[in-house]
Amino acid sequence: MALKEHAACNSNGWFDDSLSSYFHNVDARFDPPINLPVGDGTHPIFTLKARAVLVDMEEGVVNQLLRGNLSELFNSTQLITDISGSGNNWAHGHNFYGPKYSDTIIEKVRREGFFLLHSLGGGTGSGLGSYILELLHDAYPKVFRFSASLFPSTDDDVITSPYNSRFERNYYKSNTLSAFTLPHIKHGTFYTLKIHWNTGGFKVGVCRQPASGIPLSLVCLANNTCIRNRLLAMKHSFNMLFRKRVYIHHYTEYMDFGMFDVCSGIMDTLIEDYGTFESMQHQKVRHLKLMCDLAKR
Ligand SMILES: Nc1nc2c(ncn2[C@@H]2O[C@H](COP(=O)(O)OP(=O)(O)OP(=O)(O)O)[C@@H](O)[C@H]2O)c(=O)[nH]1
Ligand SMILES: [Mg+2]
Repeated sequence: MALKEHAACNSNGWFDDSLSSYFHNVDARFDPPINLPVGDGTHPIFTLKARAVLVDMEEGVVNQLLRGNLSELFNSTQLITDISGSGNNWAHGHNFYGPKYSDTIIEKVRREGFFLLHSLGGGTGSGLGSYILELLHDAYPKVFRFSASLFPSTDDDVITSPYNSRFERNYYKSNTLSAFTLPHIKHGTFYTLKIHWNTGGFKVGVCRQPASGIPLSLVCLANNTCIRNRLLAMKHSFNMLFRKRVYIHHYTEYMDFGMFDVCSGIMDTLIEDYGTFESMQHQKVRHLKLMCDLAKR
């Protein structure tokens, strides 16, 4: 998608600053390939390599990607895989694969920026994903870490997704500086969260070039409390499973049972915080309405 958008604006095929945010331009005749500098933005694109590290504990998924149209954008040094996946279990991803791959992950991301794209419903995206956020937080405390997290939908196909997403949210709160939360794509909504609350957090941008495949070019970033409803729904599905102790034994294989209670408490506090902000906003609106009524008289 980024390549399509770039090609729409840059028909000369030059390697410029904007493309260099997401790709290296390399001379692949050398082994290892030599990185070509951006220069004045009018040098041709030779061979593009994505500035990305692909992490999946199920190697089949990554292998499928390498057999597809985008395979040339990645090479074997950018992949971190295991064999069987995390079995839709946050604790397996976080407490088993996290320590196992921490050195490899830190070594590979050292040369890249930090934008984590992951799902919350399964075991690797949520468990190993939150472990990676912790690693980056410890290793590069001053560097911004962005994460785009895919929330499970209400009719999700992963039975343990309420556990996984809840454990992950617990970690994201302290380890991400800024987060974009993407509910399951079919709902088509986009939430943004900022860690420090900022009542003036509202920004609209009109882009000349719409995103590939989308006819519109307006981007709106708004600080709001809508996420609270989603968190309440998550809490409800978590409680439904937890009340009956469903699948708990898979988790306690890798973590203490006490984590369930700790995470419940943290999530409740987050929901309360958003509730407080929401009522502050309502009070403000009521106050403004009253002022308008008085002015009319
Ligand atoms: N919108 C959308 N959601 C997806 C897609 N693939 C997986 N999901 C959602 O992601 C969650 C499952 O996470 P996965 O990413 O498959 O799991 P994982 O992180 O690989 O973890 P393990 O397979 O347990 O190792 C569920 O909530 C799915 O609905 C996709 O292509 N699009
Ligand atoms: Mg998987």
